[in-house]
Amino acid sequence: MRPSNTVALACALSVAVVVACGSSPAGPLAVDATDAGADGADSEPGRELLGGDTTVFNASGLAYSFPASNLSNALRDTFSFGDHMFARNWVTAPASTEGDDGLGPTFNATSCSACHLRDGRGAPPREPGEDFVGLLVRLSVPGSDEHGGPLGEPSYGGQLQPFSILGVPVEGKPRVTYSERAVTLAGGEVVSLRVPVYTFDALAHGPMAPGAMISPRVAPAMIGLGLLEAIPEADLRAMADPDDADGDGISGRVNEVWDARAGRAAVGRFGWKANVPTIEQQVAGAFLGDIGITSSLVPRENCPDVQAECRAAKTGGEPELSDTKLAAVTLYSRTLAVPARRDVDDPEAQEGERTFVTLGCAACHAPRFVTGDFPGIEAISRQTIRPFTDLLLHDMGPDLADGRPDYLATGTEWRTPPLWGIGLLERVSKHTFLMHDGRARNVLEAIVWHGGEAQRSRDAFVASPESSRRAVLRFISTL
Ligand code: HEC
Ligand code: HEC
Ligand SMILES: [Ca+2]
Ligand SMILES: [Ca+2]
Ligand SMILES: [Ca+2]
Repeated sequence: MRPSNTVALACALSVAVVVACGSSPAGPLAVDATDAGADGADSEPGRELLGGDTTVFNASGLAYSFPASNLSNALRDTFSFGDHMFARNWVTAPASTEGDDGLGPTFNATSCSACHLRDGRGAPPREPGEDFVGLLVRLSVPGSDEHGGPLGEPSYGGQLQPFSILGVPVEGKPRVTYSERAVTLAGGEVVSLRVPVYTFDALAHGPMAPGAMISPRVAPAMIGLGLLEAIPEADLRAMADPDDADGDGISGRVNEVWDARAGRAAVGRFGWKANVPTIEQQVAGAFLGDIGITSSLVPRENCPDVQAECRAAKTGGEPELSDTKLAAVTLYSRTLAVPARRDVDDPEAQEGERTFVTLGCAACHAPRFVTGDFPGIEAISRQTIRPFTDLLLHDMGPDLADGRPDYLATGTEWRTPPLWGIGLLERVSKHTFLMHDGRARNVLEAIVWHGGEAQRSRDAFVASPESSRRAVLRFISTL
């Protein structure tokens, strides 16, 4: 599946020949014919179907919110109920309506959709001093828990909750400020990168423990997640090259995390560090961590020992979320459709797709997988998908590092994010903030931020002529 990008990079690095390399039908590029045509562009019929048969043809502001096109009628009711639970606001216990309460005691938001608005992506605060909503801060101290996961900060736990119910103190308020750093691209175009600095105001339980580590992360888009869960584990392991045996400078690694439902270690797929194995666990974790709603999978309220008011607060039931609701939101999160590509025949987009391959982008942003059988959801089973991710961890260099390990992920590693749907982000989420903490204001800045294993690829992009760079951006805008 993996394009041989030793050759690709050698080709791309001599800027003048990028296009010649990419467009030569019998050129030196050894690109697997199942991923892409001999010239590096995907010419397979159906290449606009990024999510296989789940794909929806819609490019509106609601493009991320449709059920998989092929979802059975039997599951559509559950999807709708899950949709409702995803959007509803939780309230403080006790409330008059049973089953709708249990918010907090501390929380980041009162609904899933507050962060994943229109099933889209969260944004960092627009103004200094504004509250964090779609951006949350994970916390830990050195060491690991009994399953190899991060060890929560003793007074604040694994995540900072900047909101709370009446009578319970908020944990604190995260703040971010940015400084600008200019980078000049070939031909003179200047890109300014925003370098973030994070601080905390009003920490209610004293300073964090010595050595405390933070990881700010924005809410990703919700599309195609079940398809990513249905990629056979063996295919992800086959993409991994932990010791860089093929010498291309890229050494994707699988994260191994704890599967709470199965009670065993499993491949991590979700979250910015592939720190969660299944959508169900991510959903249950979000209910508790982000909203304060307990479930059978995560039954204890999120109140570290020192937080007395939090521990004394009323709960909305034990657990607060029924298994039926957990299952519905899980099904919903697994079956949101991926929107179709647009303008696949546009010549500039096709040139950009070839350049994306020759620059080595596709080595991590893997263009194609076939999903396996997913028990209970036929719609996402055996689908040919084009997610543009390998779901693997890559060292992205010191500038992007959060310095906070997460299971096997080191402080410099991040999971390759999927690029499907990215061209519709602005329409859906009304912003174009990218990367794990939303520091990049657009796709161009996101590319220039790449370092570590992606340094060669990023440098080749920066050294490419403006027309080639524009073609890559055009290609990405069709996804
Ligand atoms: C405070 C903002 C916030 C709220 C509220 C929130 N999320 Fe998220 N969501 C995030 C962030 C941040 C991540 C990435 C987490 C990480 O990297 O560890 C995420 C990741 C996810 C993912 C995995 C996506 C991926 O590509 O890996 C799913 C599924 C998800 N959330 C579902 C939900 C559900 C369901 C709810 C409501 C119960 C919810 N979220 C509430 C911020 C939020
Ligand atoms: C070594 C693997 C690797 C290579 C090579 C690579 N990327 Fe990435 N890419 C990543 C990772 C990991 C991230 C997320 C980093 C973060 O959030 O800090 C990312 C993020 C992105 C994003 C932002 C996505 C989002 O959801 O925020 C875009 C756009 C992108 N890459 C495009 C490219 C292009 C274009 C190239 C080639 C010039 C490229 N990448 C090469 C691994 C890679
Ligand atoms: Ca609660
Ligand atoms: Ca906390
Ligand atoms: Ca390699």
